Amino acid sequence: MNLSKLFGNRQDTPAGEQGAAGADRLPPGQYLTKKWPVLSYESTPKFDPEKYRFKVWGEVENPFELTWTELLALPRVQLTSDIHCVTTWSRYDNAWEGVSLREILQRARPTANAHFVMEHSWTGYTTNVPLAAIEDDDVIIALKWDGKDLETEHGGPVRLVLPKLYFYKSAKWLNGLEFLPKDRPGFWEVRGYSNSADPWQEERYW
Ligand SMILES: Nc1nc2c(c(=O)[nH]1)N[C@H]1C(S)=C(S)[C@@H](COP(=O)(O)O)O[C@H]1N2
Ligand SMILES: [Mo]
Repeated sequence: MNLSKLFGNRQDTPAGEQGAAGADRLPPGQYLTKKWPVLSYESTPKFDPEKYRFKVWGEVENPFELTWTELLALPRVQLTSDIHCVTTWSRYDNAWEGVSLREILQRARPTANAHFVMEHSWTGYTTNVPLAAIEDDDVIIALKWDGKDLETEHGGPVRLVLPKLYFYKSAKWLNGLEFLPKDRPGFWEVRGYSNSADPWQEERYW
């Protein structure tokens, strides 16, 4: 599959032009962009706040479901992180606002058998991550970017952001987290993308 065709042309900005600490901040093989490209396999879905449910299930002591209003009422955090896409663009300093994954984990209480998490989108997109990757302060269920409601193409009104891994490990249009005893590959992971997706190790494809 030719991913650059699928995802359109990139707009390069040489790393030096951004003046940021290039070498230790930009993972190997990545280039910086100030634009925020849209990468979606599916077409941008509709969102119905009445029907929306955020579900947490599987290997947790307290499976639960939240309505849109309930999700919006959870405590919010603000944090800034870098995006690294497997197709080689990176974007620094994305200011997010949303619900910390810590908040969800506290409520759900993963069992001793929980070792992996499947992120679910209402479109059917999925992506799998180790529980350890999601148990971190920088993981957020994002509702805002740059002070504004997250744009629909970027997963608005609700997406996951897990900055330590390539961005396909951050599901747009998030509506559930499934805690798993064993790993199971998600949408791109069955199509040749690396299961582990560490940008610093350049774990892109298998
Ligand atoms: N539901 C859904 N989530 C997704 C994707 C997708 O196609 N569908 N693409 C992934 C990939 S490959 C990337 S790089 C990022 C892109 O997010 P962006 O379009 O906001 O840049 O979303 C990830 N999450
Ligand atoms: Mo990607």
